Amino acid sequence: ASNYQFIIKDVVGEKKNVGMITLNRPKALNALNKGLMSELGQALTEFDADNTVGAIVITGSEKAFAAGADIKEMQGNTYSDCILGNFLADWTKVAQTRKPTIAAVNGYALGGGCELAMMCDIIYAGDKARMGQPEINIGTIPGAGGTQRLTRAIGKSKAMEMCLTGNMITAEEAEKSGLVSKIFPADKLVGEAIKLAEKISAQSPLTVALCKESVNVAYESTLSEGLRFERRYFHATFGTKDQKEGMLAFIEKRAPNFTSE
Ligand code: CO8
Repeated sequence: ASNYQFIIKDVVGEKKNVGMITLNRPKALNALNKGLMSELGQALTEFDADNTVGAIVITGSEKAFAAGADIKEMQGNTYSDCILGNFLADWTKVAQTRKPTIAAVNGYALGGGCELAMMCDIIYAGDKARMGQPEINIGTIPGAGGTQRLTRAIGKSKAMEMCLTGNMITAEEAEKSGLVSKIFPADKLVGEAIKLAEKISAQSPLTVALCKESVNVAYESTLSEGLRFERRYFHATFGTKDQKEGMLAFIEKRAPNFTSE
């Protein structure tokens, strides 16, 4: 029900409060071309603005989440094209999405595909998932967080090994190293990701926004800056009705009724 060519955008969940984006270039294993990334950015912007949506799931197919940036499209790029065209700039939108994003990764998540998953807030993987940064094999390096977010997620030694060899890791290895939070049978994965998104959507959107922003500060600042930021946001929740209601509901042994005020 939309004019998207490379993705499918939908609203799912029992209460229709989960935004769902399915990458849909099956013949190219969801290689991330300009058109796809611009549609993805557009869909995320729409979900961010949609009050009925509390969290967003991004997935691909069972064979591939995404096999990377589109090699055929970028092969001829010159240095000048990359600089003057600000190549990959529109990718930033994914990490800047304000609502929680969950990547449900089945099959290959390679290069830009792995980077796209890492731009999401939470990664769930199917048991056959393979993640990697194979750019080194084609004469380039990761360009959308593969040397940065991966290193922060799994540490220097493992990230170095993956980026310098292009070797893929399995879902089990990804879970053990903290890159993904849970693994499910491939056919159960998307359902489980939607359940997680529904659980987040049931929380106060106001408090969720403060919480997501605070966790992200841990990624981008020193510990003392991050702790200060967190403390101030924590204090700020006491200015909300949702804090009063949440704690009162606890005391009265009932479910809270959040209003984002
Ligand atoms: N770009 C363009 N087309 C692709 C890509 C890709 N990344 N990956 C697969 N395809 C295409 C193939 O060319 C093939 O098309 P055709 O049928 O027309 O020949 C089709 O998808 C099916 O692929 P295969 O036949 O290769 O399928 P296999 O099951 O044999 O292999 C693999 C699957 C192992 C995933 C293999 O396709 C592969 O190695 N793909 C490339 C993986 C890769 O190197 N990714 C990194 C790309 S570089 C990158 O992401 C840089 C990131 C920079 C920042 C973000 C950029 C936007």
